[in-house]
Amino acid sequence: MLARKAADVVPATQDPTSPVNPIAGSVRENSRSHAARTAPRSDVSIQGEDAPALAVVAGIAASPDVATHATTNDTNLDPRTIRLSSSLLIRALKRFRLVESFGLRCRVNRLTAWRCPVAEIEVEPIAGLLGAVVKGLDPSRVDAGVAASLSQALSDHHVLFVPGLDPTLVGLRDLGAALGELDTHPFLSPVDPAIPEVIALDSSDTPKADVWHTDATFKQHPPVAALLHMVDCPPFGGDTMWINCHAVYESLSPAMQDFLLSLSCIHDDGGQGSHTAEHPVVRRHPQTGHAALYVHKQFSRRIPQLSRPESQALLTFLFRWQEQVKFSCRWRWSPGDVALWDERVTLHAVVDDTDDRRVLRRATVIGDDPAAFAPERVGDHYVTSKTASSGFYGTGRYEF
Ligand SMILES: O=C(O)CCC(=O)C(=O)O
Ligand SMILES: [Fe+2]
Repeated sequence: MLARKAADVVPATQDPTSPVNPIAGSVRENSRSHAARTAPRSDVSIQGEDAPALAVVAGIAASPDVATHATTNDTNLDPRTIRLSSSLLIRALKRFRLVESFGLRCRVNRLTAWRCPVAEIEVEPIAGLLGAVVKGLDPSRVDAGVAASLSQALSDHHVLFVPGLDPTLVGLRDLGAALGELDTHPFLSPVDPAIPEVIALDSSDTPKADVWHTDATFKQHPPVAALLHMVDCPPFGGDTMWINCHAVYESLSPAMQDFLLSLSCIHDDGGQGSHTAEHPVVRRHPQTGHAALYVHKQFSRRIPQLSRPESQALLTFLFRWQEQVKFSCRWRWSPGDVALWDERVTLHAVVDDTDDRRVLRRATVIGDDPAAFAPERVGDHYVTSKTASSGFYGTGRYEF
């Protein structure tokens, strides 16, 4: 089973010769002390043959030509060096996953690591396989260092809880934006139309999300991460639970793990709209490279490499297997709490044990195409004549 590392400390400074990693934050585990330090702000530079492309990806320049041209104005610099102010670095960091997935070759100078603000957050696990409480987070100071620290903590723990943070709408939006570009929701309304990224979830008019799921997998680009801010909740009941889908996959036999690599699954939104998407059954986390089972009861419908009864039997097994309590953590909410989680490698569900009102705000980080753990292994769809008489489900006809 894939257990979390007990203590992961991201150094505040990076080896200047290391590959691209401008991470400036630091994460302290299980420690009582915390501090936020601010080093002097400064320009930073990114060097390398793909630096102009990085500037484009980071939204700093419109095209590689423009970026290259911009840098050549400074005669002291290598023509392929881009100088960024600290605020531009923050934008670059937000897109950093994109940069990695493009496979760009460039190096962010050491200067970047120690001249941008450094934030130290404290992280305390709350369960064996996922979930940690974050302390020392100041919502008004979510800079590049904090964003990097949170990303690291999210990679390690998959779901983070910040008790009593109680951010404003803008604060929640900015905390979410530190993790990536924010989306709007296909069905749910924003709290304030001026801030469309933050939607309202009120149990008085929103169905309870009490089926294990991860959000919007019926979309081609399902969310990467989500944030919830509890505004009002009963004193007990209505907890939310999360499941570690890495651990679920790792718990299966090697033969089953191997078989699942060859499968995809069709997801749909159950008739709310016409959304449908096909994703790998086992996806690779783009940062950690670990495998996670990527099906769930709410939107995963059909495995097209199998006949319908085979698909139904396998999905039924996987849904039951993944919903075991041992893979989960549980959060008992108080007003003001914030939870943020990696949607790619977790499931979540509300415990439906109260009818008391729960009022939440939510922000969602846009996703990309879920990558298969072993793309070369995913098989073709199984095509066969539509129907066959069978005793498989008793008498009558069943579509094979
Ligand atoms: O209400 C909750 O605790 C969770 C709701 C949910 O499923 C979501 O925000 O994606
Ligand atoms: Fe959800």
